[in-house]
Amino acid sequence: MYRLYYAPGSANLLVHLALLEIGAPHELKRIDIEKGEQRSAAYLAINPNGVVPTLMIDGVPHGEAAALAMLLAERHPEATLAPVPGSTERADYLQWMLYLANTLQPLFRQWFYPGDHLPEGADAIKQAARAGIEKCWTKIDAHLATHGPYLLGENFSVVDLYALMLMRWSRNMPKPATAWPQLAALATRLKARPSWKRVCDAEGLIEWA
Ligand SMILES: N[C@@H](CCC(=O)N[C@@H](CS)C(=O)NCC(=O)O)C(=O)O
Repeated sequence: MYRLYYAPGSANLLVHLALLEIGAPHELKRIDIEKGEQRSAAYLAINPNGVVPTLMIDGVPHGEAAALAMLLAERHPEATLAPVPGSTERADYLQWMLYLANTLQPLFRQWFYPGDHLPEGADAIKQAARAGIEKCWTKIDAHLATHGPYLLGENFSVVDLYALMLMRWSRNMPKPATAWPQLAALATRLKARPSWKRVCDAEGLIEWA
């Protein structure tokens, strides 16, 4: 049994979508990050970084959204959320997961929490993060134009769920991901999947255009 500690729309979204795509039974436990519940002693005991998500697997806590998504894909190969080890698509899968985790997601952390890095330089950090995020969208959009319709080509995968979460995070930015045509098409395609409506209902998320 899985238990996902989440805050609506946060980095848990990727893990939650993966659980729904897999059809894995799971419980949800909401963490109020506005109230700082992620820094409570009880939560730090299961996630020493004080962030969501945490996924409890058979009573053992695990963290890091991208790692959790990859772990779920590995634990449930029947859901075909990732190319199998040894396949030709596997290298692309690893490359894109790590690109999103190492390059794009940290820029969002800088955009949303600029004061964490350098309180007196928050504006400059936000502008640099914005430029970096837009550069990533341009790169991914160009990749989709030649290698789409999904990040890994013909086959939907957990990489697309990751991109969907990050695209949603950009919705209130000066230039959201959906300003790029291939990304907009990908978002529309992914939001048509039943997992999207279910995740929005479960986390109480407002749709975005
Ligand atoms: N690298 C972590 C980052 C998680 C993260 O930044 N979560 C944010 C919400 S999206 C959070 O918990 N923020 C509350 C805080 O930092 O106090 C992951 O991918 O799991």
